[in-house]
Amino acid sequence: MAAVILIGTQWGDEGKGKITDFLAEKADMVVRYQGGNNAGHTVVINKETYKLHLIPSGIFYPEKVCVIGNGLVIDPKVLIEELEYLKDKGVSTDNLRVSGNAHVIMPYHRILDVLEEEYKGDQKIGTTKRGIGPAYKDKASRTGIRVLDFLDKDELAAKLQYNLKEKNLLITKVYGQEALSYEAVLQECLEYAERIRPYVGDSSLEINHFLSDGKKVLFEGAQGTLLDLDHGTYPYVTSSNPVAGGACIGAGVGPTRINKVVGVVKAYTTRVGEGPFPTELTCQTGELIREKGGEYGTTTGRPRRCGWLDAVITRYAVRISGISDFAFTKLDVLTGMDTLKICTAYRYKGEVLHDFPQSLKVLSECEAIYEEMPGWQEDLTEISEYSQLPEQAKNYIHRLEELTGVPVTMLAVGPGRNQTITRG
Ligand code: 2SA
Ligand code: GDP
Ligand code: MG
Repeated sequence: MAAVILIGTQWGDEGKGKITDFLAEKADMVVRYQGGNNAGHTVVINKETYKLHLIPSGIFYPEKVCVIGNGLVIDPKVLIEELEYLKDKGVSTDNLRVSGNAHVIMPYHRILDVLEEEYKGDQKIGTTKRGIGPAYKDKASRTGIRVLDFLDKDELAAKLQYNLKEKNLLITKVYGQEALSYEAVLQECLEYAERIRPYVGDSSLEINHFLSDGKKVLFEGAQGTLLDLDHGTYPYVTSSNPVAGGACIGAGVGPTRINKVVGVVKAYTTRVGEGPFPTELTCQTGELIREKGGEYGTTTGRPRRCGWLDAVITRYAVRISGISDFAFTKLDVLTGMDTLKICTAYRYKGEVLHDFPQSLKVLSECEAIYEEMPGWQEDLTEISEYSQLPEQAKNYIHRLEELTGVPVTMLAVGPGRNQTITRG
């Protein structure tokens, strides 16, 4: 399999970091293609937990090339901190590449993310406040600063001057806050530029060379299908395209090079931030899942909203991204529940909907239609073979396959690298 895209099928935090780390063993290169340090990908190796925000989850294999693609927005301060964090843990970052065409999150983007959310009041998105939306906004407005500009002192100075004039007007006149100093921001950026310069290059060229040489490339999505700017629960979405199509744009590869799309599905559903969530459990069961599953934001520490598995959503993810395989994660978290529920369709004003509705208004009025299944009591965390799983767990997996038409070829029964079962 030369080129595999791995995506989140729900609202993010499905365990993409863990599955990427697992699949990376057989890859030559791992590429992030969208988002920024709003992502929080957790990898557990030999009981040590690593949290990554920008650098691909393949970085723990020193010989693999890891790429931060053109589709990302990069906060240089965070990138430098992440490089130092990995260095402190003895992880080499020599094989990291950063696309010169990626956009830079500037200090004013972070400030505006906070101010815009406050201004929106009860219309707020619940962003991670990392400056993601404002940076992508500038990219679309064609005023953004790209990594290559950032490394060129004259280019940076000119672009910063233009941008800061506009942003300071917003910050002072609209939001009544103190203006940023041009000199201070420029100085900070120039220092950061020298730190990231050694990693910067034409990543699209390198990825395509890898593919032409028959090497294996894994594209690691961040966030999830329902947070996609085009296909998610707009406006309660992120500002990039986490779906499989986003990989081609955000890495600079053609769709004909892609062989396989793996969708990561968590055994239940979670969401961080605002917006409708048909299978949300606001009762004790939701709290139980949150505590057992450790469902707190990897970047912000925010408690995640928890709910039952929703097959309408996963079917939708299959449609949008052409998913060929599922990696089904966190099955172990459901141990001990007498009954599990899977949402098979939605009820909207007496009508049964099998397809995910286009309208957010409709979605927010949808009621989940559930099928109940018996749970299991056995601990799954030590299981290494599919055949050893309790029958009820197998039935749960099988039902997801039936409801979506996609085979589960990987299963996760714990956060550790070894707690992964392959099948078929
Ligand atoms: P943003 O900051 O503009 O991308 O926020 C827009 C929406 O996207 C959601 N979002 C996320 N949802 C789940 N997980 C994410 N990553 C972190 C994690 C989140 C955290 O791994 O836990 O620590 O809170 C992530 N990133 C963005 C966000 O909640 C908004 O709904
Ligand atoms: P990502 O954003 O999709 O990479 O997911 P996160 O890292 O934000 O959240 C997933 C969390 O679940 C992390 O703490 C992982 O270590 C953990 N995790 C992943 N797979 C499993 C699993 O199968 N079982 C358990 N118990 N935890 C898991
Ligand atoms: Mg996450």
